[in-house]
Amino acid sequence: MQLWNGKTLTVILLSALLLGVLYCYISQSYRVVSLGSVWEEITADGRSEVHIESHQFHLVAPDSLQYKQPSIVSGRTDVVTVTPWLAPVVWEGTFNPVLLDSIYKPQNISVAVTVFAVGKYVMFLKDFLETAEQYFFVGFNVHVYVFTDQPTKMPQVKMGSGRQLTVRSVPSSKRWQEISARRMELIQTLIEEKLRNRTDYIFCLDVDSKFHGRWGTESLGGLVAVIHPGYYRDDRSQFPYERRPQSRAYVGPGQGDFYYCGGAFGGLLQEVHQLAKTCRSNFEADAKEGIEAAWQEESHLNRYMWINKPSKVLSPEYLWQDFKPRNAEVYIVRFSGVVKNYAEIRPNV
Ligand code: 5GW
Ligand code: MN
Repeated sequence: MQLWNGKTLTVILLSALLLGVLYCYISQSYRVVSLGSVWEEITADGRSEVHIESHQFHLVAPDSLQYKQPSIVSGRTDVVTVTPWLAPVVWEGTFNPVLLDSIYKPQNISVAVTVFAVGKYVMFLKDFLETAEQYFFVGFNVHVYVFTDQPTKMPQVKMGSGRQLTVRSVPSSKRWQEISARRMELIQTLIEEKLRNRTDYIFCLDVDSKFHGRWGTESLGGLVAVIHPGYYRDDRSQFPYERRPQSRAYVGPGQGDFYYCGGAFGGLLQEVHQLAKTCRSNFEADAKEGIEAAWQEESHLNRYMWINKPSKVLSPEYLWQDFKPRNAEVYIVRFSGVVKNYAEIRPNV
């Protein structure tokens, strides 16, 4: 007896094909939804139009603004301003801050910042918060989330209009590796519990640092990474990536683009959520097997950014180190790590 006649087979094959097409269609529309909101409008003549509202793709400038004519034949020649995957690399002189602000201002964007201050690191909060008031997204909606084990030691900082500060308690920790490990988890849950549908962009920053110059709308993007100031002139074989293949942070010889900072990253909420979730789960899976990556979450972040290319790359202007003399191509230091007395601030391991 023949179990599958020609007709049945055709019906099964066609159904499978239909399901496949349907699946592709649905997953495609979910991708679009995750980048902004989508709505359908029926026009006067009965046609259906789909509108995608996204902060990323539609940049509207006011027609009243006067600004310097852009050029594609003159500009900075001492640095590279675009990656091989065509993401901008932000250096002073490559953008017009007034133009950018006037594009993003009418969008009424909101920017969240996370910063961790556990143990002795609470001493860095005052300068961090005060300088953020002077330089970080001035004139925009900014909400700073401080995670600390000593909420009573919070400095009094006067926040400007449209700017907010929220303190979240976290348990203290004796092992610094634990503080480091939990950052991604706390970022992930903050996004899930508090920020979803309320915030557009998020930046996650080290507290042992200060702002010295503008950090604003030029830094906005889907996934945003900052180039580490210590390695950007070096060959990638010198980068301190995790080099053991057993680790989920592994980046092999001849692999990797840049060495990025663990002390500053950000972007659209959903992009940073994906990053935090992935780095956390890789970190925890490694830990279960007794592996700790060379530079903890910085190593996992570097692996993530190699696979998931950042759509905007910030030059080392966006995270310098105070002990490093300024290199010639760095016209302005915007954010910089302070010099720490390690013996004084770090818990005993
Ligand atoms: C303590 C000892 C070793 C490493 C990290 C810590 C530590 C980090 C801590 O005790 N408390 C704390 O809040 N942190 C948070 O992790 C701070 O936000 C800090 O900026 C961030 C990264 O640690 P850093 O700044 O010491 O790492 P590097 O690579 O910038 O020196
Ligand atoms: Mn730091």
